[in-house]
Amino acid sequence: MKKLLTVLLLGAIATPLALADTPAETRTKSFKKILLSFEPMGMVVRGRDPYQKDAFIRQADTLKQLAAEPFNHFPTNNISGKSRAKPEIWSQPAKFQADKDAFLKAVSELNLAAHRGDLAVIKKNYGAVAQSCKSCHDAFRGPEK
Ligand code: ASC
Repeated sequence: MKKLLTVLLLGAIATPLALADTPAETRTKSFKKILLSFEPMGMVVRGRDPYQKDAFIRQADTLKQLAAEPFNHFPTNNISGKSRAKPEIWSQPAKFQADKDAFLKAVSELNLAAHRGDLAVIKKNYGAVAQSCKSCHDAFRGPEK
């Protein structure tokens, strides 16, 4: 009986640990969540979907709300798990921080443009966000594994 209780107790402790996401999985999900607002905005910017000011503002607000979150999941010197994160993230922390700041600034500027409702400015600022994604990926994201 005691043994059974021990087994049950260990199972109760171990199961949530086994189901929990690794930091790599958490941040991948977090970056993918960002795309759920960024991609629909891209469709508008590329003229594939109509520009509707209120809907676009909601996307830009969601993007701004979520943009910083993935960066909470790059624990120091933890490159375990399935991840494209390059070791340079940890060996060049100042550059990584600068790229993160550039992304967050571009996201804020896109948000301001969305609220102003000038599509020409929106297009320019959307391009700046995409460029900030790309420059960080170029420096800090490795190939698909
Ligand atoms: C996206 C996406 C990226 C960036 C980058 C921009 O929509 O998933 O990683 O834009 O491709 O160049």
